Amino acid sequence: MFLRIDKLQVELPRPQSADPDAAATVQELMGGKFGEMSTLMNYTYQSFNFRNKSKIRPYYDLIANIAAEEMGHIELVSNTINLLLDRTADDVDGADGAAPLGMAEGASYPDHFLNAGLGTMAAGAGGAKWSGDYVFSTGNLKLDLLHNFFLESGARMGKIRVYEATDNPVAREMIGYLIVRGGVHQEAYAKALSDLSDGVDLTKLLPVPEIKSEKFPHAKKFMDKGYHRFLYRFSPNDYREMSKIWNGPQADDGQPREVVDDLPEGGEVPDLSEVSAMFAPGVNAEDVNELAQKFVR
Ligand code: MN3
Repeated sequence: MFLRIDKLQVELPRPQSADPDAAATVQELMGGKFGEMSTLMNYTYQSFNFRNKSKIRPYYDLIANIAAEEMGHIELVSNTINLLLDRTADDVDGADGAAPLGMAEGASYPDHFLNAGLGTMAAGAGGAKWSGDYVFSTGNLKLDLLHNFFLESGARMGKIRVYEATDNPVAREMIGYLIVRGGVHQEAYAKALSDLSDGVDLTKLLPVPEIKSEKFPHAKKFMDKGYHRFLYRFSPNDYREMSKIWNGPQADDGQPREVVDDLPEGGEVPDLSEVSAMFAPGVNAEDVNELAQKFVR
């Protein structure tokens, strides 16, 4: 079962202005083939389908625990997209007779305006919806781990490209954090495979380690806090055995890998104000006041 904490894994800055083009690009990190919905659902299904847990518990713990962290990653990407879309309506609404929903015309991602009420879609940047076809869960541990290493490598490529595609500070803050956390997951799956395969070092296989996380200033600052070494245990009591895999020197700087029995510092979940042109949330002011009074009683 799952416990939910109403915080983001990291604090997001509030944008100075709307940036719907950045929001459109960031969608790829949500529902693209290598996006966070894919990492979340791959590890979730693999953990459900895992056999012989009692005998190879550390591998189960690793996959199940990373799945929980990924839930917080889709939350972070979505809140980033929503912050980037915020005030898009206010920018044009009613000014010089502009159509209230005029911003949807010619927008790089019309679904944000027409279907999601300035919110996130479960889709990639090209508009294709996220698909269960992106989930690979064979029940074969080595094959699934190899896939996860590949998936994190593709996800890292996607993050780096989106980072380089936008200079939006909100997007870059989120991506900097996820570059570091995805790096941990990529390395953890490589280590898990190495332990299963007489020490074969998979990090030598793909060019990904050549692009160091510290190259990206927004990632570097999280590395300075040690986030590239930590595997957070997202459970009050469980998933302890992943420390049998996540140990030894971290790939970037040789500092020790560490399982942290605590949650990330975290940040506030943004509360975005209503957008009347969108009828979102679509509860009128009198009803809101009436409800607010009822909730106080
Ligand atoms: Mn992730």
